Amino acid sequence: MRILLVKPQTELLVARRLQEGFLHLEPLELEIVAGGIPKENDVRILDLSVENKPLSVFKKKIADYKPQMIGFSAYSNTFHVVKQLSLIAKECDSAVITIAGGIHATLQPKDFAIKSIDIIVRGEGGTVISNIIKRFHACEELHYGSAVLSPSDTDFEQKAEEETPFYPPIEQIPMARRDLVDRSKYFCVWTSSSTGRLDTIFPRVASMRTSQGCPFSCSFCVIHRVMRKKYLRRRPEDVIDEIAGLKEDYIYFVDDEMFVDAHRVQRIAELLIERNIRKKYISWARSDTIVKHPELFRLWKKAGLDVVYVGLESMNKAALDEYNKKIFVETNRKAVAILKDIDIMLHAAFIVRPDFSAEAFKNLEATIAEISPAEITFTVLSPSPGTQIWNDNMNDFICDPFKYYDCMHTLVPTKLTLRRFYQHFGRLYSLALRSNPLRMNRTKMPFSDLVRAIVKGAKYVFSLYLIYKDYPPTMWLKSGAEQRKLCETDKIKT
Ligand code: B12
Ligand code: SF4
Repeated sequence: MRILLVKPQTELLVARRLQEGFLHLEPLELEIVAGGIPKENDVRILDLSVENKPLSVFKKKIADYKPQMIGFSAYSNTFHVVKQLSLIAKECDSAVITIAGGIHATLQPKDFAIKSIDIIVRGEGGTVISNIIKRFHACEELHYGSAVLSPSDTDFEQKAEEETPFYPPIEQIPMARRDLVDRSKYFCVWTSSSTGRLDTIFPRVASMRTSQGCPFSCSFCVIHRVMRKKYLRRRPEDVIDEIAGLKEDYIYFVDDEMFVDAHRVQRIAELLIERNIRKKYISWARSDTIVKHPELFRLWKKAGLDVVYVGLESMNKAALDEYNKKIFVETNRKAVAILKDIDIMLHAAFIVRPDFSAEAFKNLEATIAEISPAEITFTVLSPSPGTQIWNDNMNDFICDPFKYYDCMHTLVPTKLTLRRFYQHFGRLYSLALRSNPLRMNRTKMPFSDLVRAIVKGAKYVFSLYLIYKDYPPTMWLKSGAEQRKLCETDKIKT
């Protein structure tokens, strides 16, 4: 059987500029699904997010490869692209079987209840896909169990509402088929150097997952909804074997919260050191974990951990409480100090709220000065389906809450006019870029990388200042409820 797995393209300019300039990771989700496909089948991965003309590339691939089954993955910001692609696929060949999987299918399967999607997979796909294919060969119904749904099912609505997504024991998840993608396309900007010199700041990067899920319940995050609070951890030995087998020397851990189980991650670091595996790593971690286990991070520094992404979110107690972070402002400050002391580069992620006043933006500017040098990024608080803030805001959207869900476009009214909001937002990024570690630490790097970083950085910041132009012009100089009055989202299906 010929199977094509497709990662949809992101359509918003800001998201594309992020991918072109700073960070573009491989489609690990599809590589894992491909890993579960029995060997006698032929499988290809088409990552449309690396293509300049994704639609024509997609059509050509269908014409040349003639897939019998197409599996799409989607986050909430790309599910409408998957709808469009599945329609094209069916127009090219009405017999092709189309499958939708990934975060959005898991969260909101009903959104894929359209004629051009045959099956919806909720939860882990690498284990499920082999069953689907076996059933295909045995001419059995392809949708089965609680997590593989078909919109044509009579009880689809009820199943989509009631059934829980499927997660097998983590050791059953197949190994990623990394050979199916052009690995030269994936990179991540690297800003940490203990010698003051970097051969490149855009190294090729591999993604890896050592655990899945998170026991916390931050109000803006979908993970506890997607995984139903499960936290699945891989054995340290399995993690080490996978790392040792990776061609790339730079690794981005895509775990939701890798460091939750300190004992497990300590063992991973020890094994990396014992086996003399010399690679560089980026990971996410909560500030309270860093404060609780500074020695663990010291050990990881020895093992190669260069950068830690920390969702500091805010330096304001009320906001942290509202996000249900279960973290104090002081804990955030301590975590920043610990990482500095250990010489691990901090990547701090902050949330900008749509109700920010000019003063709130100024406070965040002061925070940039306080914590730099560090990589610092900002996202606009955006309701995602499956979260409490979605329920709280679902009658207030000022634009399509899926198409614009990139955590850069505000989905709900801003207190300032849209134009002023994005002037402030763009300025935050300008300041953050100026205080970036490469500049502040005067890191030596190839001249071509320096030029590339400046050009891409400028283009990115420029596109942020101009985000307000993606809304109707009548809205640009309006604030609050007036934006809501002008929008045409009442008909949006939520
Ligand atoms: C790494 C990461 C990124 C990377 C990019 C990753 C990439 N390759 O594109 C970066 C840092 C750039 C990023 C950016 C963003 N991200 Co992000 N990111 C993640 C993170 C932490 C891990 C993703 C990952 O690689 N997972 C590992 C893979 C293997 O797991 P998986 O995707 O779940 O796939 C499994 C199943 O879903 C299923 N499956 C998936 N696809 C398919 C397809 C088929 C056919 C089948 C059968 C099954 C199947 O099987 C897979 C294998 O087990 C997730 C959290 C998470 N747990 O997903 C957030 C997450 C996906 N990101 C999120 C968001 C909001 C964003 C941003 C929009 C905003 C932001 N945070 O900056 C941007 C947008 C970027 C863009 N280009 O669109 C949200 C999405 C929420 C939603 N409703 O869609 C998440 C869930 C975080 C969260 N806590 O809420 N992100
Ligand atoms: S700690 Fe991170 S992954 Fe866990 S719920 Fe909060 S934001 Fe989501």
